[in-house]
Amino acid sequence: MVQKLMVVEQVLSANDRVAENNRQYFDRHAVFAINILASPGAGKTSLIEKTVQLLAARLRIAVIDGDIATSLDADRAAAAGASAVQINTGGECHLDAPMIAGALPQSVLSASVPEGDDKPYKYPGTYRGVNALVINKIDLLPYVTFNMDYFRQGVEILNPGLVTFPLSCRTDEGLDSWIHWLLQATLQFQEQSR
Ligand SMILES: Nc1nc2c(ncn2[C@@H]2O[C@H](COP(=O)(O)OP(=O)(O)O)[C@@H](O)[C@H]2O)c(=O)[nH]1
Ligand SMILES: [Mg+2]
Repeated sequence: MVQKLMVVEQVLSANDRVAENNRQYFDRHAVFAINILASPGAGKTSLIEKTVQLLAARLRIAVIDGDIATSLDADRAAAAGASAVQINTGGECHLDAPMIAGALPQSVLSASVPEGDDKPYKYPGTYRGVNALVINKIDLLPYVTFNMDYFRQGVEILNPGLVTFPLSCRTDEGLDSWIHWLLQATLQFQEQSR
């Protein structure tokens, strides 16, 4: 039992060390890095595609895609105009991707309308820790039972004042606000890093 605890501690501190190295590397090169997390199918890759297409003329964008096996999503990001690399986690081992994720200062959660409006209440920890929230697939609001007020109330309790972007990667509605926020945050970060 004691031995098992020691092993866990060593793995975690190795993670922390690598994450700290990554953080320093990003800072040194004035790279504004964000972590986008969402459940499978919420639209992460669609959001990345749209973001890269709309910002590629203004920013140099790189995507690190953590996936279980394929490079399909990294290929989509590359086709949209980003430099993209794939980390295949091989199923069980989630070591490399979280080591990078842990080094990223901004965390963006993407929820989506078909997941349902109860998700902030069911997964409070996820909503507490993020710096921005995308609510994707708003084009589906007429077809899905999703009470936006109820959803937002849940978010507000967990993460007061969280900046939120309801949008659709299908119709492009709301994408302009997200792009504006991301561009401003990037420029502000780069200004501070000088
Ligand atoms: N109706 C609708 N479908 C979307 C939207 N964004 C993504 N999708 C679809 O949702 C599915 C999953 O998207 P994907 O970006 O691969 O999700 P990921 O697994 O989070 O990377 C795909 O079939 C997309 O075409 C949206 O805004 N509206
Ligand atoms: Mg994807």
